Amino acid sequence: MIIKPHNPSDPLASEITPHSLYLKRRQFIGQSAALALAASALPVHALQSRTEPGSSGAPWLREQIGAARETSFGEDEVLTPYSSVTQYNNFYEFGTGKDDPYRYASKLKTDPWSVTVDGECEVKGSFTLEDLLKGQSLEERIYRLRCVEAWSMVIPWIGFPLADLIKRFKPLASAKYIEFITLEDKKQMPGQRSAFSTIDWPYREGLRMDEAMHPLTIMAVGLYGEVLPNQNGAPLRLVVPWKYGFKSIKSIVAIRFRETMPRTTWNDIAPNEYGFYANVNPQVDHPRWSQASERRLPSGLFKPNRISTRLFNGYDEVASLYSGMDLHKYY
Ligand SMILES: Nc1nc2c(c(=O)[nH]1)N[C@H]1C(S)=C(S)[C@@H](COP(=O)(O)O)O[C@H]1N2
Ligand SMILES: [Mo]
Repeated sequence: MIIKPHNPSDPLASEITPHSLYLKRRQFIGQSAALALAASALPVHALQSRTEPGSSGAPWLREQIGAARETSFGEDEVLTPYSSVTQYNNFYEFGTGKDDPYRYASKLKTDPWSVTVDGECEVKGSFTLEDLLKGQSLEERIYRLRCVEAWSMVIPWIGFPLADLIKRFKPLASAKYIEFITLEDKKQMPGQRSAFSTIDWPYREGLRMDEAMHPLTIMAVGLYGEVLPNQNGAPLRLVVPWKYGFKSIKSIVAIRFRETMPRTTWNDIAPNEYGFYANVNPQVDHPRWSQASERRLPSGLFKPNRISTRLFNGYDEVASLYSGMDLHKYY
């Protein structure tokens, strides 16, 4: 049985998971502000019991995340359970196994954290996470995440439009692209010590400026109502819901405005398999597998939960960004 976000129809005791608790809390808070205080006592226990190892984040950040407002993005979607969202990950800095990030990322130090900003912009420098979030209101958005490996999830992110952040750095007219870089720290990231790694660290990603400014593009600092777990890219990660998951770079330490297209990690490794654009597209297959459908997690042998993949992951409003472009050529 799948529990719908706004219709949890009395789940059986066996089905009461942190997921359903979260959904109830969401409804509860929505119903009455007067009850908010009482409601806050409920999730704290639920959250603590399930996040103990990775639970971190400064008090000011927890507070800001707690004040995030709900939005209608994805309100009709069935959320992927918290356990899948936080235990089935790609974060090669911690290993290539799907549960490696869950197992090894908890010790990553995310506070203090700073991000350097440079390149084609007026405002440059090193900014602490607190600087970057000061005065920034946060919102919850439920987005589909489609990995290029043909599995997908639905995740309730807490974040803010990347456009809000970009404007503060006053990009110049010459800024045509934006580049993002993940932390490189072999001491904390065992995957970066691996002799078998094919990745030229640090992990890098990039967007065209109009993609970066699109209102669907967000920076996330939380999920499921709490601080982003380390395995999901704490403390600050990009989320671009119409592109394959590898574009949504985690644990960002540098942002650079550029005149030319930046190099990106997966495109560097296998340019014929992973393009710079990486828009979700059921008609452009990966050379080694079809992209026509996806496994929506949780997915098992007897319940594969296979669904059709949609162009731009169903976010049709981005189509105009690519008008006139051959999406088979610019994959
Ligand atoms: N720095 C970094 N960012 C990364 C990755 C990575 O290995 N390193 N993996 C990407 C891939 S392939 C996917 S599908 C998403 C997965 O995000 P999630 O684990 O939060 O679901 O993160 C992306 N961001
Ligand atoms: Mo991915």
